[in-house]
Amino acid sequence: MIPNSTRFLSDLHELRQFGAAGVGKGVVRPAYSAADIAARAWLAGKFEEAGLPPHYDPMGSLFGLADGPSILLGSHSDTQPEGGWLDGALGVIAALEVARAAKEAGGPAVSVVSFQDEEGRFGVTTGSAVWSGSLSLEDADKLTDRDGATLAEARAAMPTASAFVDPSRFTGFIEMHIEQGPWLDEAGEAVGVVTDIVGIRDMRITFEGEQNHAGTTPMHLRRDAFQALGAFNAAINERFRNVVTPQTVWTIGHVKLHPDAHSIVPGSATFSMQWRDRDSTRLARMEEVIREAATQVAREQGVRVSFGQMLGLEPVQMDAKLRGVLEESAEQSAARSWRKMPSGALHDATNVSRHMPVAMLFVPSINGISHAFEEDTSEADLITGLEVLAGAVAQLG
Ligand code: HGY
Ligand code: MN
Ligand code: MN
Repeated sequence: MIPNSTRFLSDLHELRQFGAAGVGKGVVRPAYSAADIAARAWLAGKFEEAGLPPHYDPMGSLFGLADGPSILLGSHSDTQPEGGWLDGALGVIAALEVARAAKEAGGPAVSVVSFQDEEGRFGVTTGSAVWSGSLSLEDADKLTDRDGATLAEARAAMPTASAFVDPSRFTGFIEMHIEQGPWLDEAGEAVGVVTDIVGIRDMRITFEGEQNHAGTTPMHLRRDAFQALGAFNAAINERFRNVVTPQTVWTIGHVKLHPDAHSIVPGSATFSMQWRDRDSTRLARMEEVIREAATQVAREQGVRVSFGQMLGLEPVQMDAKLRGVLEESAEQSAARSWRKMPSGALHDATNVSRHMPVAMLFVPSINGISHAFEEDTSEADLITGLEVLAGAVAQLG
């Protein structure tokens, strides 16, 4: 089976046009945006052309389905509010190209998927979480984005079918993805075969104090929601010191102050609190630290604290057999230029692993940059990754 790298790169660049923004190859294509819906319509046409009847599921995840039992390849085509051209899109287009090459070679049967809202505009890998059954469609519909829009409202704007694709038609799932970190690029290696994917917890927390005049309100009389957030952040950084490892990460990436004005003491601060680690016990311990610290700061600062719904995924090991096939193929196509490595980023493969064996392979991210317009990978590395994926599928066939 010989993938056509020219066709592959041409489709990658064509997909990039949907939501092209910012510098270089930046893309803005959030789940359910006009650019996302148009990109999925274009993908559906490509799946049709490849002889893979397109099927949208109720969340808007788009499948290209081979007849009978098949291996599923794919990723997601939605992006972060500011994203790159490869995060997710690479895995979808590589899957399409391997599916076409497999068909041209007379097999094996390959189906393709672009999951919806992997980037969590509404939750955490929402489309594959609903497809895999870890989140009900009913609960997903109630999720809101950072501007308060519900997922139900958003998905009403796109073509969705009533039925979910039955996972039992697939024999396994392989996702190709950019590393989104520095290690392959730093080592000058071409391929990473993923051993495991970290677990994650994500929630919104709100401190509510008292909105007041920034000039006439003495500091000792204030109930300043931002001061509470500042004290909370300092407290968790201190208390995490004897809980975390150098690989553990935690992020406050979104903060909304109300009323968000220069001359007003903020009455409320709503912020995202996200943490990730390869160990579920450590994730649980960090949750305790977060809740204890927020509650104590609220008491000390005379503000109220409320915790939103916590979403999360457990750490997951990649399937040994599928991983072995990827390692074999990496040795063929990138001898002595590949490594085994964990994934610090989340992927749909975590949800898909509830139903079938899964594995992942990475290609390098230049300067380790991702979730930014500057995200990029050399064409040579993209093609090597495609060859490793095709070689693995040919072995499975
Ligand atoms: O955040 C993540 O790890 C993924 O890129 N959504
Ligand atoms: Mn991704
Ligand atoms: Mn991402």
